Amino acid sequence: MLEFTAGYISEGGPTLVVFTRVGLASPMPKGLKRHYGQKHLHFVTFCCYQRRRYLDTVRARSLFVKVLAEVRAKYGFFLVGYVVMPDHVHLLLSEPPKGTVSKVLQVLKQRVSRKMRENRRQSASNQLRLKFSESPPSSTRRFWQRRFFDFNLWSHAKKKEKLNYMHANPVKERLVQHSKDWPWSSFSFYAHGDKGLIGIDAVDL
Ligand code: NI
Repeated sequence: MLEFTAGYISEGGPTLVVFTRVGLASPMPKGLKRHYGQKHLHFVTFCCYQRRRYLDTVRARSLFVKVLAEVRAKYGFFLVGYVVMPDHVHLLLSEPPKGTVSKVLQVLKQRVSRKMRENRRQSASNQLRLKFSESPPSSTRRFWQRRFFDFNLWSHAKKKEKLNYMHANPVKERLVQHSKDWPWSSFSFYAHGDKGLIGIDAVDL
């Protein structure tokens, strides 16, 4: 089990963000890693095709989070915050060491829609009635809206604002009464330090 902590190093020049990966099992961290020069984060939003509620089930949202973890492992970006809503997703992430945020999103969206289709076929062949309020699209229909919205942020205040916005989103849309009751977001990490469904990379700006 790994945990990220983050802090500042100031050496007379501009403040750098330092990421430290600490092994919880051993008192002396092995393989300690520092990541410098993370100057900004991206707040991205993307929607299901025509804002259909393709992510309106526990199963669909959990699948999304699982694929998000896989894509992060592949590209190595920092996932600072997220929320999966029934018809859209917000992510707060760093740029990957190689490639771009745009590429990451392309792969993420493709993998999710492919997995959703596989599940759909599987459930059809198993004669299971899935309670999709809107069933995922067949291969000829789109799962995602093509574009995504990308907002660059540099300041601690902006990061805080976007995290609060994401964590409040399920409450604002009356899905739950409290953010803690919506497990498909980074709320539990920031509120209690819980790992939740996916590990969150704490990043100071
Ligand atoms: Ni939203």
